[in-house]
This record gives sequence, structure tokens and C-alpha cells, in this order.
Amino acid sequence: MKAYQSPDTITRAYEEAKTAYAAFGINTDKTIKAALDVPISIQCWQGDDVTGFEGASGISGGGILATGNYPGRARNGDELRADAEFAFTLIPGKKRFSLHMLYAEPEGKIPRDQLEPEHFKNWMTWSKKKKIPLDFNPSFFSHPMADSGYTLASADPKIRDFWIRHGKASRKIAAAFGANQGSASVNNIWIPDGSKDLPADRLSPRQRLRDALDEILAVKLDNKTITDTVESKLFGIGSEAYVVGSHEFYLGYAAAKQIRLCLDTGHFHPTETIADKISAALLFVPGLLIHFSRGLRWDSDHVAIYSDDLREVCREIARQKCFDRIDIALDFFDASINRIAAWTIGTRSLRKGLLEALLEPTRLLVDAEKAGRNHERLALMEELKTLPFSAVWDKLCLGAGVPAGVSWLGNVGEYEKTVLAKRT
Ligand code: RNT
Ligand code: ZN
Repeated sequence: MKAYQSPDTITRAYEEAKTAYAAFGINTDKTIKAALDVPISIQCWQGDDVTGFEGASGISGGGILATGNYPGRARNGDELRADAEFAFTLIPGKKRFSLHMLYAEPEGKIPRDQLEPEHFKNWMTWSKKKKIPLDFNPSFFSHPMADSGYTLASADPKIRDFWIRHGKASRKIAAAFGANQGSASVNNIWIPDGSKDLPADRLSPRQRLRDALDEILAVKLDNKTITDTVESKLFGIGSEAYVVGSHEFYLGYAAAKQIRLCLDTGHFHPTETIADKISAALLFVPGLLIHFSRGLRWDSDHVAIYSDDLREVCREIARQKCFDRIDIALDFFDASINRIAAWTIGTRSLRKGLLEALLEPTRLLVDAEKAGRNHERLALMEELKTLPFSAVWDKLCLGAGVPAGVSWLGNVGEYEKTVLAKRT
């Protein structure tokens, strides 16, 4: 597609927009800086359909599923890092990169409960060089020990202990990342455990999960190097009737243990939004990790878009000014489209949502609310929707040195031709 913007037209439109926002008391220059400064943790697993480097051909025993077979999937660490680096040139603002245990690069095969920080040395070197801090996730799926559908909540002590050791190993690796990069690495525990059909005993698996988590978290680590989080889910493929790690389970657990809670936008009932949960949860847990994804019918992992849902969550974070208590991350995987485009679309949409949220003249809304002028509050909210936001977004891209508009599609097309097409 032909580029319809030039630096000149962007700058001219921006000057107009600046005046419009100034009328509401908003300084767009400052806001652009603030929006670029919020770190977004990009998920490595969009780059290879959550396959990892253990030789798997698909996800097994996990209740999640990447569908599609668009050509060009990254097949090893070097390809995944190269693809990510390329995507970074299209994505404005501060970035982090989130790994899974599946992406270890040991020489030879090392069982998942025995992996060490040294098996991630390629990643750590890359992270330092690129100044992209790493986050981490233990991988409780795609493994014969997960085939029963139960891991940390398994009734079989052999299976449970294996995954407890895995959970401990992952915290050690995350803490090593944190020390290497000088900022805490977020280590997020999500397990698939649950039942396809109606369980008779809902309690025992939850007791076992609680005890297993206690064991994993018993090892005290410096919170300057690691942030522990736990992620709930409503249902998965094969765990439709019951999920051990439900929202209530983890909300209770995180509050009791004073660790951060992960809310994934795709892990609730289709009409339920997490925006309203943030202010409530933050009264009782020290912080949150947000996984931005997009639920669509049975799937919780479509590419994040600039939806009402995403915008509402961003607004909530900005209104509460709680960026220091919220880690912002992406979690989607779509194998049916160009994976670099998927990263780019999802991350740019989230950055857009953050920018829009930070541009809100919240004071005006709150003042109207306090004074009982709710008609004014609603009128302002409606007006804000159509301010010349796209001009500010384009200016943000221009200033950050990434393509504005959809001209990045040209870059992706070129990369597809010269790099991805050669992977057969
Ligand atoms: C699954 C969870 C989890 C995973 C990733 C791969 O439903 O959302 O976060 O998507 O860890
Ligand atoms: Zn998630």
C-alpha cells in the first residue's frame, strides 16, 4: 500500500491535535514521552506457535492450541531472536521479552526440572546486548508429564514433585535474568490443570495446588531480581468443566501470600472485562500482571487489538496511576497469519491504548463526577473519543523512529520474501 503520510503531513496534523488536547489541559508532548516509557513485555511464543525448542510438533497436554500454518515459523533460538529484533524495529516504545521454559537452549537434552540459568545464556547475552529485559514462565504443558491434564494439582506424587521441581527451577532462572538485567524478571505461573467433565471432588486438587505453590515459593529470592505472579483461567480445551487454578483460587492465594496476580483479558466469561477488577484487586494484592490477549468464543489467545476492552483496561491503569504496581504483557498466539505482523499489530495496539489512556483529562471527568454533573462527565467522555488522536499516535511513531500508519506492512513483506520464505 502507498504511504499516505510524510513526516511533514504528520507534523502539521500533530500541531492541530496539540491545540485540541491543550484545550482540555493535556500536554501531548509530555504524554507521548510517558506512553513510550511504559514497558510492554512481548511474548516470545507468538514467534513459533508455542512450539519451543524441545522438538515438539505441537502443544500437548495443556488446554491451549495455536491454529494455522502460515509459513515462516521460527525454528530455533537464532531465528526467533532475529524475528523479534526485526519486529522491534516496527514497534515503538520500551520493550521487554517474555520467555517460557520451553525455549531453553541446552546442549543435548536436559529434563525440564533440571534446567538452569546457564541454559538460557544465549538469551541473557542477547538481552544485555539489545537492552531488552527478560521475563519468564515455567512451562507446565507440552510434556508427557502433563498428559493426564494435571501437573501441580496431580494426585500422583511423582508427577506433582516433578512439576514442583520445575517451578523451583524456573524461579531460579528468572532471578538470574533479573540479576543480569538489573530489573526484576516477572515469573508467571500458569498451569492447565482441570477436568473435561464434572468432577466429583473440586476441593482436593485445589488443596494440592495450594501446597505445591507453597513449596515452590518457599525459597526466598531477592524481589529486586524476581516478581512472582500466578495466573487464573476460566476454562481450557479439555478442562471445560473445572479449572483448578480459577480466579477465586488465585485471587485468594495472591492476597494471602502477598504476591502479584496475573489477569489475562481472555480468561473470563465473554462479557466480563478485567478493567473493573483492577481497583478491587489492588486493594488486596501488591500488584498485577496483565496479559493482553483477545478472547473469541472458545479461544482466549487471539491477537490483541485496539478494542473497547483493551482501551478500558489501559484507561483504568492510567486513571489510577498505578504503573509501578502493574506489569504489562502480551499473551496471544496466532499461527494463521504472519507472526511478525501479529507481534506488531498486538503491541502497537496496546501502545495505542496506553497513549489514548494517558491523554485523558481525567481531572475534568472526576471534577464533574464529584460535583454531581454526570451529564457533563458523559458528554466529555463522548467528546474525547473523537479528538484527533491518530495525529498524536502518528507523531509518537515518527518520534520513536518506527513506521507510521500501515507502512510497516511493506517492511514485513520484504522480510517475508528475504527471510521467512527460505524456511521450509
Ligand atoms: C494460557 C495462559 C498462559 C499461556 C502462555 C503460553 O491460557 O494464558 O499465559 O498463554 O503462558
Ligand atoms: Zn495468559
